[in-house]
Amino acid sequence: MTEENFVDYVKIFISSGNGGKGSSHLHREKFISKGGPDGGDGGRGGNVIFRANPNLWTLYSFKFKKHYNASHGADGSKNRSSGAQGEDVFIDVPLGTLVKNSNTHELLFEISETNNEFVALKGGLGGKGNFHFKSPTRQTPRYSQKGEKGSEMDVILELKILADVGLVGFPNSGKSTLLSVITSAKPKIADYEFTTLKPNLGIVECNNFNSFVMADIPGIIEGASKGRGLGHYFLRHIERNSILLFVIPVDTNNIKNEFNVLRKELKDHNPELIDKKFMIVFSKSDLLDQELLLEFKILIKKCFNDIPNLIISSVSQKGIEKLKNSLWELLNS
Ligand SMILES: Nc1nc2c(ncn2[C@@H]2O[C@H](COP(=O)(O)OP(=O)(O)OP(=O)(O)O)[C@@H](O)[C@H]2O)c(=O)[nH]1
Ligand SMILES: [Mg+2]
Repeated sequence: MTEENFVDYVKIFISSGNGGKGSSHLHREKFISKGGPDGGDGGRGGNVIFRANPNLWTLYSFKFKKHYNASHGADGSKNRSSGAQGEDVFIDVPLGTLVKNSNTHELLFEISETNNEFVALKGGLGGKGNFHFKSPTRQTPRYSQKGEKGSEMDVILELKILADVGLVGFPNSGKSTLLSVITSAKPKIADYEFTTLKPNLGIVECNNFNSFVMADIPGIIEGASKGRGLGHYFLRHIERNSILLFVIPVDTNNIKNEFNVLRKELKDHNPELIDKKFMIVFSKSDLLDQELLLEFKILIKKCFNDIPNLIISSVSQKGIEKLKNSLWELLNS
């Protein structure tokens, strides 16, 4: 998936159908002069329904189609025949989609499970035909109801991506490079901060045809949860990942501090993030020679003894296979 194809925020317009008019037909037949009212009911207008589609990963399709209108109910007619119901419109969205009212920003629904469906707008009720209004004193009512109007709304769709593993790290820590060697995704990689502007997804294939989805998001900096950098906008994407993989380069001045800053930003954004399973990779190990690597190992033993961690290099492929297996095990533990 390229960055242009990743869409996680769209505004669309939806409208439900009007109800059909009730008919005010009077029955006529040879030899029956006053057949009485026989106008049927109008059909209900179509509903607008959001539903989960587990095969979708982004809101990309909404870039091209922004109006969703359910059809109107048909009018009633003679012989008490009811008008056809308006067809419902189903809007397929990926798991993790929040549906919000665009004016009030109220959350209407979160699509989080495969069989989730949500009726966002109900179609208008059909009007009653005149045969309902017949009474002893009114044998031939010419009155019938109009159909109820449908409704309309501007809706915001916001996606929290659903990946098994989310990469968390400072800008330039090597997240995108890792994604590019561990999956077939081709994210942009460069030697400057905030190269990644939108999340990238890739599928990691490990032994025995097992696979899981990894998400690379823009780098997080101190203050991200308060809006610094790009992080705050993307932190929500980590909320749905089941494992967080912290990426800290081996040439970082103070690895303990970097880890704590990342954790604090996550916590300030959403305290639940801290309870997720996680693991640390120390990236770019090819930058250290044997001697420095030994020192580094002593350092992580001191600082992170009780936390699962691995030393890797995307450039030399060191530790990559081991990382895949460790993540798979952690996912299934
Ligand atoms: N030597 C070495 N350099 C690496 C390695 N992994 C990444 N780099 C370099 O580090 C720089 C940043 O890599 P990215 O993968 O773009 O980093 P990022 O964490 O995605 O950065 P942002 O998108 O800005 O958050 C690039 O110049 C990479 O070539 C590695 O294993 N070894
Ligand atoms: Mg990147």
